[in-house]
Amino acid sequence: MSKIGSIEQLEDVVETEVAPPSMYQVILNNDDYTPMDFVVEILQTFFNKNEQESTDIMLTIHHQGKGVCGVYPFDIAETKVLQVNQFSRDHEHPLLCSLEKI
Ligand code: NFA
Repeated sequence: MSKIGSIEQLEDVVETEVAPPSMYQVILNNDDYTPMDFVVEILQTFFNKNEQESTDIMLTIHHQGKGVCGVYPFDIAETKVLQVNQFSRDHEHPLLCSLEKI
C-alpha cells in the first residue's frame, strides 16, 4: 500500500483528484439508409437537442459525413454510444454512433 509521506506527495494526490476528466465527443456517422427523421428523433431523445438543433446536426452529418452530438466524460459518452446503437439496431437502421477523445 502506498503512503503519503510529505506535503509534496499530498499535493500530488490532491492535484490528481481535482483534475478535470478527459472529455469525449459522441459522433453520429452518415449512411445511405437511415431516415432523416430517425436521426432527428435520436438527437432529441438521447442528446436533449431541440427540433432546430437536431435538424441542423442531422444535415451536417448528411453533408459532411459525421457530426458531434455532445461532449461528455467517458462513462456518460460510452453509455450514450451503447444506447443509441442498440436503439438503431432495434429499429433495423444501420446508423453508427461512436466516440472521439478530444
Ligand atoms: N444520409 C441519410 C439519408 O439520406 C440521412 C442520415 C443523416 C443518415 C445523418 C445518418 C446520419 N436518408
